[in-house]
Amino acid sequence: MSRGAFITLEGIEGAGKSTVALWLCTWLRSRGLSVRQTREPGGTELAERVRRIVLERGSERVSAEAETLLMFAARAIHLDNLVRPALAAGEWVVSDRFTDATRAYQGGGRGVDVTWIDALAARVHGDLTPMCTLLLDLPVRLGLSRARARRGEEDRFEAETEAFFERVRAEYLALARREPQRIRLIDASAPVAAVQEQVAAALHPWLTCAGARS
Ligand code: Z5A
Repeated sequence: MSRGAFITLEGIEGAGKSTVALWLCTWLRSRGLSVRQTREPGGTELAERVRRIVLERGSERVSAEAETLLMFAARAIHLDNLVRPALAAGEWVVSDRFTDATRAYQGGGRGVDVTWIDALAARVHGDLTPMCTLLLDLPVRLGLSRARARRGEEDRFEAETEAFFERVRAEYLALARREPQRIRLIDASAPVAAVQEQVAAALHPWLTCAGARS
């Protein structure tokens, strides 16, 4: 049995994370790996309920701090009930978003103190960092136009301004500069096949280590 590995996908809205996640899981399975596809906020029945709370546009105010705590509450549930057990069983876990999203959206986008976010991260998953994070980067206008072409009713994030998503993107890029070994930048403005090629190349060293089929 291969050792488990934790891969996360990040990016602004419409970057193509869901599209990549689906392809990536199939591609990894075709290499003989056991793979779990999941997402944040959510991933388990209870964490998906927290997701609905945090995304819905209700009449009550949800402060940036409350939003941050809800993200970490969902994350703690997700980690205990899905991510850690799957990794312990030797599975590869592919998560559509993780704590970098909190740094980018709540930190960069909403101005929440990043040292507080880091303290919450240390408390909730100090011992667990993704092996590799694929940051799907593209201009905000392109991401929003892709997302808007496909969208139903807007959630609390989808209703945000272009300036908000520019701050989120800038924070993601700053994170990638800080941790270039873990966070691999993918040009998500490219066609789907070219994005898949970049993802495969970024993961190649880890697949070789895991002894996966080529
Ligand atoms: N959030 C947060 O604030 N803090 C946190 O800690 C966490 C999350 C964990 C829900 O996340 C919200 O939660 C999110 C941040 C916040 N809000 N926003 N924005 P989500 O990941 O579930 O929601 P999302 O970012 O809105 O996902 P999305 O819109 O589904 O985006 P995507 O997964 O990156 O895109 P996609 O569905 O794969 O692609 C979008 C469209 O583009 C679709 O029609 C595709 O067919 C098309 N596409 C995809 N790739 C391509 C390429 N390469 N070329 C052309 N067209 C493409």
